[in-house]
Order: sequence, then structure tokens, then C-alpha cells
Amino acid sequence: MSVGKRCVVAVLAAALALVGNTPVSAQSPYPTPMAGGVEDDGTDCQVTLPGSFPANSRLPDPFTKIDGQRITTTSDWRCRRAEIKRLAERTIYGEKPAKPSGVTGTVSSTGITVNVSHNGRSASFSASVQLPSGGSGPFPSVIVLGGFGADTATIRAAGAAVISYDPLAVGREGTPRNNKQGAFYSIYGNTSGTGLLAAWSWGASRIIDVIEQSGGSVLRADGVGVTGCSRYGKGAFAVGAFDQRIALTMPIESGSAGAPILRGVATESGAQPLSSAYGEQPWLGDAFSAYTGNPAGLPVDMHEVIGMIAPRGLFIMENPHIDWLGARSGAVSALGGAEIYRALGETANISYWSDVQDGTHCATRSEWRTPLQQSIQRFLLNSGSAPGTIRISSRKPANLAEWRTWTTPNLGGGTPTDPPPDGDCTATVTTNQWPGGFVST
Ligand code: MCU
Repeated sequence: MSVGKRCVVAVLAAALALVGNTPVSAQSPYPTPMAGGVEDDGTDCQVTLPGSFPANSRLPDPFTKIDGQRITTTSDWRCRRAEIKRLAERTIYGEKPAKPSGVTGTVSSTGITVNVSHNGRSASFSASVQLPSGGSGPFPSVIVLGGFGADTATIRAAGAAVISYDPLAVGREGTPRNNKQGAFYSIYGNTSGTGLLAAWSWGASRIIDVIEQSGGSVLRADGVGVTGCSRYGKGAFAVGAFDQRIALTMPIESGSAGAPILRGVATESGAQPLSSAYGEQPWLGDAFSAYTGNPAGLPVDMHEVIGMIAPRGLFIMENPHIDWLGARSGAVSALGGAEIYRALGETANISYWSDVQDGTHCATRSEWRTPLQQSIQRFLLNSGSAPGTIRISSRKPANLAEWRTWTTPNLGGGTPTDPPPDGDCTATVTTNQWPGGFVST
């Protein structure tokens, strides 16, 4: 595609001209990227959900509040995020309850135990820990959902511990929606309308509670990332969205109900249909049944769930070789979500990479090794530079312009004069936006 090539050349030339040999971190105004906030930031925001939502076949405007007003400053984002969270819970995931009254547990160099009690019910689960290959603690860590697809050797070599978390202990697969099982449902009841992804996310939050309470002797609570592949990529995405303590979110090949826009997978050729994602497992909340045939009725879409993660570290990895995984809708979601990062002035904190050779689902990929390492070092160890790159495979190109009618506001932290990276390669991309390049070949 000649347009794409022009884009690559323009972007790389701009990057070389502006970056030179200066590390991006040395010249950028980004604040320290490490999280360490509170799980449910924004509970003080007044959110009143309407009884019905207007139909919209395009992506909802992340910057327009439920009352119809557009936000105008970066500080407005906090309560707009709270609205998006509530909308996403109501229509997509089901509710993720706040921290239960009793959470206790232990952290050692080999494992974490979690005991939860709430309203007279209790449940326990555990996770194993592998410390990084070198260095001295307390260490940052990456919660790895499920047992496959994450490059744990690279994570540990980069300096983070691996917490192997089996989400199925918290929300089992293979159960009917009216008899859900696992630690979450032992506490909240097996007819809870909350889907497995939100339940898994609740479980990861309880692991972080225990790390916080352990006083930081082995693991640090302000340097926790999350990853997982496929269904566990859907889970990793939800974990990062629903807990502001997560400093780095890295979903891999997450497909429908993961990072890709729901409106997109509904029409993308070969992508897992919404009814299939809803029916295969109770991943999504029960309330999503109203939208499997009507994604235009959703008041929110996954680009805004990306916005729930903004401006924290995010590295979305996708596989464009398997149609079922909806990588085109994943790229649209990343571009739409990147507009939120852009409005907040933190564009370098989101990366997307679908330009990979090996088509095997959940393979360990050499292309992702360096950006993975850079992400861990930047967001969990506060050193070096984020990859800050968007690399969209020509197999699954995306054009955000086809999906939105809204524009990106200047909230005071961004670079409003730069045209948005719509994926149509007409954008002029500066180092301030994509220090690692914007490549759509
Ligand atoms: C991409 O994640 C899922 C997909 O949604 C399912 O349809 C398929 O059965 O399994 C994928 C997966 O988790 O593979 C390991």
C-alpha cells in the first residue's frame, strides 16, 4: 500500500529528526508512570445512569458525559472514567464489587495466598510466584493469567516477578449462567450477573490487596502489571481496566470480549461473533445478552475501556493471521483509545503491535520481546522509555475515521494541533505522540 509506506517513511523521518540520540524519556514531560493509586478511583463521582441509551452505530464519544456535556480539562477525565466504568459494568461485564470487608493472606518468594470474607461468606485461592532472574527485592511483578502465551522468561529477565494466577479458581468455565462457580461466586452468589472477566478482575485485585498489606518485603504494590493470552487476554484487559493500581496492562490476542471494539467484531469478516463470545463461556455479564444482536445499542465500547486504563501503561499484542481474533477491530480500538491517551497528553503510554510473522495462536514472539521489556522497565521499574509504538499489520489495517464522528479535545495536557493518527496515514506524527513510530504498512 503506497499510502501506508508514505506514512512509515514520514513517521520514521520525524522520529529520527526529533529524537536523534536523545532518549525520549529525557525530553518528554511525562510524569512518573508508576501506578500505586487506589483500585476504584472515582467512587466519589456522581454517576446517574439513564434508563435507556441512544443507538449509535459508530463509536461513542469518550469525551461526552452522560449529561451531554463535553469534558474540557484533564481533571474532568477522572469522573468521566467513573461513568464509563459504570456503563461498562452495566452493559458489558457486570458489576465488579468493591473490596470485600475481609481480605488477608501471605506473600512469599514462592507464592501468594488470598483469604476473603464478606457478609458471612468466605473463600480462598492462591497463586505461585517466581522471582526475577536477578536483582534484589522488593520486586515489581506481572500477574500472568492462565498458563500459556505470556513470555515469562522475558518478564523475569526484565526484572519483574511472575505471579501465576489461575483465574478459573475465582470464576470457573463450563458452568451455566445461573450456577456460576469459583471463589467470586462463593462470596457473591452463583446467580450473580457478573461475568467471569469481572470476577477474574476482582480476584487479581485481591492479590494486589494482599501484596499491599504485606508491607513490600518481597513484592512492591506500586509496580504490578498484568498479562495473559486469548481468553486470559480478555481477562488481563479487564484486570487492567478495573483496577487503577495496575501500572501496566498487556493483553495478548484477546479477541471478542477483549480489546477489540464490540461494534467491530460484530461485522469483521471471520471474527468471533458477539453471540459466540457471550455463549461460549460466561465471560461477559448476563446483561450483555441484550446487545449480542444490537451492538449499536451499547452506550460504551472497548476503546473507552482502553480509556479506563489511560494514562497507565498499556501494550496490546494481536495476531492478524487468525480472523477469529478480530485484529482489525483491535486496531480500531487501539486507535480510538489512543485518542484518550492523546487528549491526556500521554500518547507514549499506549502501544499496539499486530505486525508479527508467526500465525500460531499464543506463540512466544520475537517481535514483542523488546517492547515487552521496555514496557516492564518503564512502567514497573521506572527506567528507560516506553515503546510508544503503533504497528498495525497490513493483514488487518484499520481506519478510525470510519468509526467516529467526534474529535479529540485539547484537555490541557495534549498536543491538539497534531492531526490524530487515524490509521489512514495522513497524520503527521511527532515524537511527542509516538516516540517509537506509527507504522501501518
Ligand atoms: C481468543 O480467545 C478464545 C476465543 O474467544 C474462543 O472462541 C476460543 O475457543 O478460545 C480462545 C482461547 O482462549 O484460546 C486459548
